[in-house]
Amino acid sequence: MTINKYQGRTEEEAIRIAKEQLGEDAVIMNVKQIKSKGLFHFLKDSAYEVTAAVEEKEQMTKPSSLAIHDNINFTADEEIKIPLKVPEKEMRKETNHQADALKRESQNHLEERIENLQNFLEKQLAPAEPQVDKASLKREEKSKKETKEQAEGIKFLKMIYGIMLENEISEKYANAILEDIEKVVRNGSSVDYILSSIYQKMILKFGQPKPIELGEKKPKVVFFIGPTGVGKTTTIAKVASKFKLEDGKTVAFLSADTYRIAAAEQLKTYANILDTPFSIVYSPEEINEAIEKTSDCDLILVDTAGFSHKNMEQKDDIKKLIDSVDKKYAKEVFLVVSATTKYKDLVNIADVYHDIADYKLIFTKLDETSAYGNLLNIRLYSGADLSYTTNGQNVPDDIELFHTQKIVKQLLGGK
Ligand SMILES: Nc1nc2c(ncn2[C@@H]2O[C@H](COP(=O)(O)OP(=O)(O)O)[C@@H](O)[C@H]2O)c(=O)[nH]1
Ligand SMILES: [Mg+2]
Repeated sequence: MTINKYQGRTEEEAIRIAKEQLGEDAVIMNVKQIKSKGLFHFLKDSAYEVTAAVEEKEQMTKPSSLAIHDNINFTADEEIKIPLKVPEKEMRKETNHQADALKRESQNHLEERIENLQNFLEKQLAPAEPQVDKASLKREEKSKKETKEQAEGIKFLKMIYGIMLENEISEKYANAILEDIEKVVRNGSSVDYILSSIYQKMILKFGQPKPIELGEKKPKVVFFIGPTGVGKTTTIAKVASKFKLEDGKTVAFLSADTYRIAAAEQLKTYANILDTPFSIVYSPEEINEAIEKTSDCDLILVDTAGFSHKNMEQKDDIKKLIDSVDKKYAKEVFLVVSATTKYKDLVNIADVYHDIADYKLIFTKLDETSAYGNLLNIRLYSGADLSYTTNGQNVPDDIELFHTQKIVKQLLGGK
C-alpha cells in the first residue's frame, strides 16, 4: 500500500494530482482545507490537501500480508476522529452485546488471536528478575506502560469488533480487517491510532467509487439489472435527472421490462416528466434498432425486469439482451441491490447476476436500514466496484455517489 498527500488550489485539483501520481484506482481517504499561516496569509489562496492511497491487488485478497503500521506515515495533525455512538465510559468495559457477539465467536480465530495477545501480555507482566540499577528500573516502568497500552488496545479492538458485527459486517470480513490491525495493537499504539488504522483499512477495502462516465463516444448504453422491487426504475429516473438537469446531457430511456405492463408505464411517466425519448424493447433482436433511434443522445438508460433466482429463462433473456448490443456502442452494467436484503440472499444475487455480466454496484434503500455491513460484505464478496447509493423515494434528490468516508464512519459506530 502507498499513502501520500497531495495539494491543490481546489479539492478537484488536489484529487486530480493524486490520481495522476497514484493512478485511477487511488482512493481518497481524507480531504482537508489548509489555511496559509504567517503574517501575509491573507495574500495566499487557501489550498486543499488530500490523503490518497493505492493498494496492490494481491494485498486486497491477502489482507494478512499487509503491515499497515509499517506503511502509514500518520501525523498527529490528521488524526481521524470518529464520533463513536458508544459513550466514553463504555469504551472501557465490554458491553453485554459485545460479550455476546464474542461468545458466538467462540470457535473462530479472533478468540485465538486475542488469546495469543493475552499470553503475550502475561509474559510481559511476569515478575522480572530483581532489578537494582536505575536504568533497568526505568526500562521496567516503560515496558509496564507499553503493556498497559496494549491491554487498552485489545479492549478497544474487542469493542470495535462488536460494533462491526452489530452493523452486520460478516465475521469473515471483520476478522480479516482486525487481523491486519493486530500488529498495531501489539506495538502498543494509542486507541486513536488503532481507530485510524482500521478506518484507513476499511476505506481501502471499499475502493474508489466509479460513477457513470461519459466518454468521447456517443451514446453510452447503461443497463440496470437486479431483483424486482429494489428500485431500478426509480434509480434510472434519478440518474437521468442528474445528467440532464445538472450536467445538461441528453438522455433516453429504453424499457425491456415487458413482464408487467405497469413496469414500462412507470418509466414512461418519468420520460414524460423529464422530456426524454422512450421506447420499449420486446426482444434482444430489437435492442440495436432502439439504440440507433436515439444514438445522438449522450446516455441511454435501459431498464430490465427483475427475476426470481430460479427463473433461468428470464435470466438468459437479460444476458442475451446485454450481449446483443453492437460492439460499436460503449456499454456498462449496474447491479441494483437493496441494502435491506439479507446477506445470504445478496450473496446469491451477486452470483446469479455475475453470470449475466460484469457489473458495478448500486445500493438502494439506505434509508431503510441502519446496518450498512452488507455494503462492505458484498463489495468484498463480488469484487465489483461501487458506484451510487440511494436513500429515499424522492426523484432526483435521493441519490449520491458512494460516500466511502461517511459509510466507514457509520460502520465504526460514528453518527
Ligand atoms: N425507501 C426507499 N425506497 C426506494 C428507494 N429506491 C426506490 N424505492 C422504492 O422502492 C419501490 C420499488 O421501486 P422500483 O424503482 O419500482 O423498483 P424496480 O422493481 O427495481 O424497478 C418504489 O416504491 C420506490 O419508490 C430508496 O432508496 N429508498
Ligand atoms: Mg422497475
